[in-house]
Amino acid sequence: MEMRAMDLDDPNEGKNAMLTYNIIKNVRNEINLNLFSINASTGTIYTVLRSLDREAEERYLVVVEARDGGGLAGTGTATIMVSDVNDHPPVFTQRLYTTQVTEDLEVNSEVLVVSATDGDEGENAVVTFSIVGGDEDRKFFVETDKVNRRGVIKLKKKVDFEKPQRDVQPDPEG
Ligand SMILES: [Ca+2]
Ligand SMILES: [Ca+2]
Ligand SMILES: [Ca+2]
Repeated sequence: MEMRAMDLDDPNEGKNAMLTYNIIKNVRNEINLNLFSINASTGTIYTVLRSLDREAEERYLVVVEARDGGGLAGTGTATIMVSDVNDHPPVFTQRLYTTQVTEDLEVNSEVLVVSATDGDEGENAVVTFSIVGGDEDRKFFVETDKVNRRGVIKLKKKVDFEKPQRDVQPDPEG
């Protein structure tokens, strides 16, 4: 993030055109350290701490002063937007979901809806659901509802009460 100020004096004409930058209103963190610093001669603003957290604060305002060699100064406000990185995995809203279906349930019927949250934004918060285990007979499939971050589990094959799907059990042939 850089700020530039213009001095209309001829830049080659001595000290009146030499600008010095200074932050006059900084942002402090919870232990009272300044978050930003500025290069006095170039006006480039740097983050002092290693990283900013968009989930905590996504926008900062910093007031900068530019002063010429003759002592005249002007101020400007720099808006610093923190862009998102994907540092939050999706989290299911429940650890365990339970449902019951009757064996006459038609194929393609909805069995169960699961949902998740994601602390990021944009693409980094798009959640896709898939079945990764426990369905050896492939009786189910899941459709992702991206708008609501929901996974809709549906029936792919008829279930038979007299021949229930094995739960996740050791494969007898394995
Ligand atoms: Ca973060
Ligand atoms: Ca994420
Ligand atoms: Ca993030």
